Amino acid sequence: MATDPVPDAAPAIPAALIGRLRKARAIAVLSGAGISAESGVPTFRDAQTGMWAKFDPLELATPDAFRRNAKLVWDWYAWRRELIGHAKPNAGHRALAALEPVVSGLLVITQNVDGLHQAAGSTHVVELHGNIQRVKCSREGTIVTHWDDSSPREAPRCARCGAFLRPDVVWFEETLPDDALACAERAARDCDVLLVIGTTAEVYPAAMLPTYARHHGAAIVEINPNPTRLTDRVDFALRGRAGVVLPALVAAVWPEAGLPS
Ligand code: BV8
Repeated sequence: MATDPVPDAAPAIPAALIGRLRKARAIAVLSGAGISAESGVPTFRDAQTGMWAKFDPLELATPDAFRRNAKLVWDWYAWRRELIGHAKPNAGHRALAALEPVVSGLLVITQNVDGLHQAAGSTHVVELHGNIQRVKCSREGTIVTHWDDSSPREAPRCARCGAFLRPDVVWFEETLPDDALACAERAARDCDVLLVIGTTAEVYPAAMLPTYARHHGAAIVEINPNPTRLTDRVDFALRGRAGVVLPALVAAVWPEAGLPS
């Protein structure tokens, strides 16, 4: 997709949007990989680097890939975990965290597995696709906190049952955690405004949430430097990077959040 050069200055926030947000009883957020781009976490569609450049994430993030080569999938996640381990929340994550005490009931529904919303201080976060920092037994599903991945040949194994360990994330063709999806659907149904930040809205069932929210009367606000398949169906499209647009939006609508305007 051709992308326009992203302006550095935040786009003007339409007065109609400011009014809509100020009147909103309930606001929800759906975030994707784009909100973490300015923290140095490559989005899912960015070209992967180094030895991973020849792999397609959509192929690696599957139970089949793990069945065929657990060690390769384990090493890919270990590489990403290391990368994400050095990432810090950016101004976009921090703007949402600053909003939490000001907008009661604000819920961040994220497709991301990097934990950066929580690291920024957001406490009401639903992780639809799990968290890469958590590791679990691929057979029992129990979370493990220590493992030995010194073997050059195979992925680490569960100390109890011997099955391979895996990241606690939702792979393609795996169902999302029931409670997370139910919470997200409820928030999408009940919100007056849904902020959709940094996502292509191409991965389901997360991609259904904006449609679901709109069907229940919510205004949809897209924050993304690029147009997406959702753009034709949003009420406000703020073209720009989350780290630039979100602080400007929060300062314009909620000066009490204390962000510099
Ligand atoms: C399921 C965890 C039932 C793992 C992830 C055909 C049609 C419809 C659906 C399907 C279909 N075939 C299969 C499906 C279902 C499938 C699916 O949706 N496939 C897609 C590819 C069509 N979904 C599933 O399998 C889900 N489970 O449906 O279960 C089932 C059971 C059996 C069989 C079938 C179905 C599970 C989906 C979860 C997969 N796991 N992550 C991991 O991380 O390794 S998804 C992963 O990719 C991410 O979590 C994220 O959700 C997704 C990438 O999407 P985005 O976040 O949007 O990121 P992307 O890179 O695409 O875009 C970044 C955006 O940011 C861009 O728009 C860019 O412009 C913008 N941006 C860039 N910089 C900035 C920015 N924005 C703001 N600021 C910036 N600075």
